[in-house]
Amino acid sequence: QRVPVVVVGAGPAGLTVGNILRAAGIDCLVLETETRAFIERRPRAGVIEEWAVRGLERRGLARVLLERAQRHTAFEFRFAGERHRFEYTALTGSHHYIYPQQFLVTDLVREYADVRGGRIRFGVRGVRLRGLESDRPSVSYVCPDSGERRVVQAAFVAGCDGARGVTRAVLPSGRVRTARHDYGVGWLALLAEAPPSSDCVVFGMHPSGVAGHMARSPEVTRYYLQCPPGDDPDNWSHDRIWTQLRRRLAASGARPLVEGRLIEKRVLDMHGYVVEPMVCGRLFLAGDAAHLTAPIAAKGLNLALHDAFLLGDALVAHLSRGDDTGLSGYSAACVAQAWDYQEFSQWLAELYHGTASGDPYRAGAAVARMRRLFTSAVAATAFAEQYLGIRTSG
Ligand code: FAS
Repeated sequence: QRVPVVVVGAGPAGLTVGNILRAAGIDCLVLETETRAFIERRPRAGVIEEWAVRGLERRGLARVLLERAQRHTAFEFRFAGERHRFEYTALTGSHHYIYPQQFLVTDLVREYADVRGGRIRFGVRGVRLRGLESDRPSVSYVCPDSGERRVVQAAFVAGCDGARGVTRAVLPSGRVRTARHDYGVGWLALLAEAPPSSDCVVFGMHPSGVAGHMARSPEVTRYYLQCPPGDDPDNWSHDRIWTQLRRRLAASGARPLVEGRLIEKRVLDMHGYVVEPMVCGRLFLAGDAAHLTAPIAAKGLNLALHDAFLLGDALVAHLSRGDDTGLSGYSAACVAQAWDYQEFSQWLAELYHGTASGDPYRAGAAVARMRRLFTSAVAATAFAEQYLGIRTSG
């Protein structure tokens, strides 16, 4: 079997690349280990930056999102019992879209497979890549129905298989650099079957640790609780969780938290990495396969879309017009964006974690960082631009 592009992974990155190729009439095969039902239900991110929504809209991929997504215009810090509301839309004119990632994946897979006639195999196993540095790379996989191994010749392979995929592992170790940062904390990632308890994202900086609140939908709310790295979610009972959330998010005049059944409880060891370069021969990495940002500043999904837009457009330019500029500039452009988002996540992490670090110096510096956002218009605007992913240049 031969196809111009094989995409490994049907997450936001892979499905966006597939949709862009199909819109240009280019054949493509997407390989996914999970079932369609599973990826359409898997809860993850929920904050999409306006430039990313415009990018989806220009590619005919945002119709449902624009109907259903909530728009957020502010953000709230809570510290020492006080609320500090940061009106980023008033400062920049831009806002965040709140749209659960599984809804976006559902839209993308429906558009790719049911509307644009894209080929996709769910439930595959044993994906292997061969000949990436030749002009005839191949991808093989075990077919879930027959159990036989199938080989597909391709001109290009898009490695979009996330943080635990296989494509990053085939990059020759001597030729890539993986930079990794460990934040030294865990975040207990929670999903509660409860309506949001605020009209915006809220983060509480507390001596016991940071806590976060963000709407995912009118019925479901994402919460985070800082915990020791490697902590066991079973150490966190329903009562302990809600007691800590109430304590760390307490502030005068704040609405009480609306409790609900916890439908997800997992510990994320907060770390980030960037793989450079993101290209090896005919393999192009995109999204978490190439870089992971801890979900501190809600950047991972947005970075995945950034890469997918560039990669999809570059592959179309090469395959339909023989124009290689996009492909040759792809890795440098994506790595620069990944570092910009890594740096902001690290800066915000220090603001969040300083108070509970046990180090009075870090705690003092964290308060100064937060205070500057409310005393300097220049600092506030710079923060808002980074928080919203507004690129003032390029
Ligand atoms: P994905 O991981 O989404 O998709 C990769 C796909 O490849 C998956 O479907 C996987 O099943 C498949 N796959 C893996 N190995 C394969 C193989 N060998 N063969 C074939 N297929 C394979 N980001 C934010 O911006 N904001 C947030 O609030 C946020 N919260 C998060 C909360 C949690 C609990 C987690 C885990 C992540 C969160 N993220 C958040 C980050 C997350 O949204 C990622 O950035 C985003 O899913 C990246 O998209 P992809 O690169 O497409 O990778």
